[in-house]
This record gives sequence, C-alpha cells and structure tokens, in this order.
Amino acid sequence: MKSGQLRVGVVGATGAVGREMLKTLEQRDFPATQVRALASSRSAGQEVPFRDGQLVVEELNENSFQDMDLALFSAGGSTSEKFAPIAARAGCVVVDNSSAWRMAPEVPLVVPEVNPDDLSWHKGIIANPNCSTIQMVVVLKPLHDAGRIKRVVVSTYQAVSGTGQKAVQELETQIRQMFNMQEPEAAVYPYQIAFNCLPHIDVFLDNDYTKEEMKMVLETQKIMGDETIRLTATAVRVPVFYGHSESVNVETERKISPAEARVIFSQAPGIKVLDNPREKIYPMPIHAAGEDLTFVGRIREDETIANGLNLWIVADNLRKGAALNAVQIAEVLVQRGLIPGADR
Ligand code: NAP
Ligand code: 3JN
Repeated sequence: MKSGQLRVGVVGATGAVGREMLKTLEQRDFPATQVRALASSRSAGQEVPFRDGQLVVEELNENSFQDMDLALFSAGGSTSEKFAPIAARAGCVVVDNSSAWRMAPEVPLVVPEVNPDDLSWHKGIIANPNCSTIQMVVVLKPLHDAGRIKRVVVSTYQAVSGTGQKAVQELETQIRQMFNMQEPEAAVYPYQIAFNCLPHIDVFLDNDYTKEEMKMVLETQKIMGDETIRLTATAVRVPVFYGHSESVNVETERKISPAEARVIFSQAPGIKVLDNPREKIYPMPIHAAGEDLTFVGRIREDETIANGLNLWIVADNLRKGAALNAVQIAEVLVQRGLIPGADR
C-alpha cells in the first residue's frame, strides 16, 4: 500500500465502534503517520489504547480537521451531519459510520467487496452502510452477478453491541440481576433484553417497519446499484453480545442450486462457507466474534418456489459491520490515490 503522509482522526473514539476502529487501524498496520482520538467534551482528556500506548481524547470542534487528511466518524448521526461537511471543506476525507449521509446522492455508500469503484466519485464524504446491510450484501453480490436477484426476505438476529457500550453493560447487568432473583432494569431498551428478543431496532416509521428494516431495503439497492431488487426485512435484537446473524431467503431469475451457490461463495471475496449440517457445521456468532470474514451456511433450496435459496449469514457487527468496513474503505482510498492529503 502506498504510504504517503496520512494524518488520521477517529471521531467517537471512546465508543464501541471507535475503539474497534483504533484496534483495526493498528492490526492492519494502516499507513498513518499520526492518529488522533476525538469525542465529546464528556470524555476529553481521557485516554484510549492505541498501539503500545494511549491516545489522549480531544474534544471535537470546528477546527479539529485543519491538519487531518482522513477522519473515521462513529459519533452518531447529528455529529456527522454537522461535522462531516466541515471536515470535507477543510480537505479532510470522511468515512462516516452513521446513517446521516448514506442516502445522499452525492455520497458513495460502499462495501469494498461489492462496489469499490463508487469511491472514485466521492466529494469528501463516503458513507459506511448499516451493519446488517454490509454482511448481507457481501453474500448477495456474487449471487446477483451469477443469477440476478429478484427478491430477498431477511430476518435479523442482532447483538446488543450494535446499540453501543451502554447496551453491552445493560445485558450483562440484567443477566446478573436475574440470576440473583432481582427484577431486571431496562434503560437502553424498552423491555428487558436478557432471555428475550425484541422485534424493534431503531424507531418505527409510518409504514410500521422500523428504520433499521428500511435502511436494509434502501442501502442494499444503492450499494448493488439496482433499484429493482425487492427486499423485505424484520430486524430483531437478541441477547447476544457480539455478532449479528441473518436468515435470508433469496429468489433469483436464473436457478442456482445449493451446490453452485457454495462454489460461488467460496470464490467470492470476504466470505467463508461453513456448511456441513451433518457434522453440525454452520456459522454462529460465538465463532464470528473477533473475525473479519462474513460466514454463510445452511445453504439449501427453497422448495416452495422455482428459483429460491435459504441462507444463514453471520458476521462480527463491530468489525465487518462497522470498523473493519470503514478501514477497508480507507485502504482502497489510499491504494487508488483518492485522499488528496496523502500525496503531500
Ligand atoms: P457508543 O458506544 O455510544 O459511542 C458513541 C461515541 O460517540 C462516543 O465516543 C461518544 O463520545 C461520541 N459522541 C457522542 N456525541 C458526540 C458529540 N456531540 N461530539 C463528539 N463525539 C460524540 O456508540 P457506538 O456503538 O460506538 O456507535 C456510534 C455511532 O456509530 C452510532 O451512533 C452510529 O451512527 C454508528 N454505528 C454504525 C453502525 C453500523 O451499522 N455501521 C453500527 C453501530 C454504530 P463521548 O465518550 O464523549 O460520549
Ligand atoms: O443496532 C444495530 O445493531 C446497529 C446500529 C446502528 C446504528 C445505531 C445508532 C444510530 C445506526 C446506523 O448505523 O444505522 C445509527 C444511525 O442511524 O446512524
């Protein structure tokens, strides 16, 4: 990778995704000459681990981007709405993890295994998709190329870490409370999440779907560059700490057998096939946590339609679903010379 002189900022560095971003930059030896940690005034002055030491967290402000070439944002939609354009105007390229810019026509929405070429038309802001969309499109893309996807029906089983650090603590606390015969206290979620499932992620919209479900519909069409793909989703929060799972039913124009699908997936980037039901081999969040690949298994024919497949897809939501995808985007930007400051 071309190294240049990259000065990188992680905005939201104290959060679940931000910490994973710092870890990912370090693990992948991202070519940065400087890495800064930014967050709100609440955590300014605190330290976050990076490489062999600690970074002192700076408070994010309008001047933060003056000497920065690349900023990885994961500090919520309102922070991105306000600060991503300020960063871009200062010449700092933004990879944004929030939903604030995903559907803006001038902003590429990118999963490097699927649509890396969309990075070429960025104007300073690039959006990272929702975690549930990312792991699904990594698997759908090679199927679409092979047999054109007409319709997708997906149900998600999403880990609490997708909601952030406080939700991880809430599940831990509730499990402890229940084993001590205490009433579980719910603050992050509307109901207890321990030993429960909540068919409710993000807010409800006028059509009675949740925003998370509609993100999956719209983001999939934009990333795959095909608005004719019909998709319907049910997003469910489950009492798992790390790793989102998805049951995905796909209808294609051309018939693809499970055997052909296994070959297609095994040759596609970023995917590992784990599919030997007789040996009890299938993907699970306990195995995907901490891993970079997207796992697919339970590949079988949908016997109720002519050209249908059922799949089970699992990935680490904080890595491929957020931090890793953002860093992979940054790596492609560097490789293709798409960060202006890198050539200083
Ligand atoms: P989190 O654990 O709650 O962390 C939130 C981070 O944002 C903290 O570092 C917090 O800093 C910072 N922050 C909040 N308000 C800020 C402000 N006004 N200015 C500067 N920093 C601010 O949440 P998370 O799970 O890491 O998620 C963070 C965001 O990433 C989400 O809101 C979402 O937009 C995005 N995300 C995307 C995906 C995806 O699917 N791609 C998945 C999860 C999250 P303090 O310590 O100072 O409070
Ligand atoms: O709930 C999950 O598993 C993923 C959460 C993603 C998320 C959480 C808060 C705000 C998002 C997102 O990335 O879509 C947002 C957002 O809308 O920015």
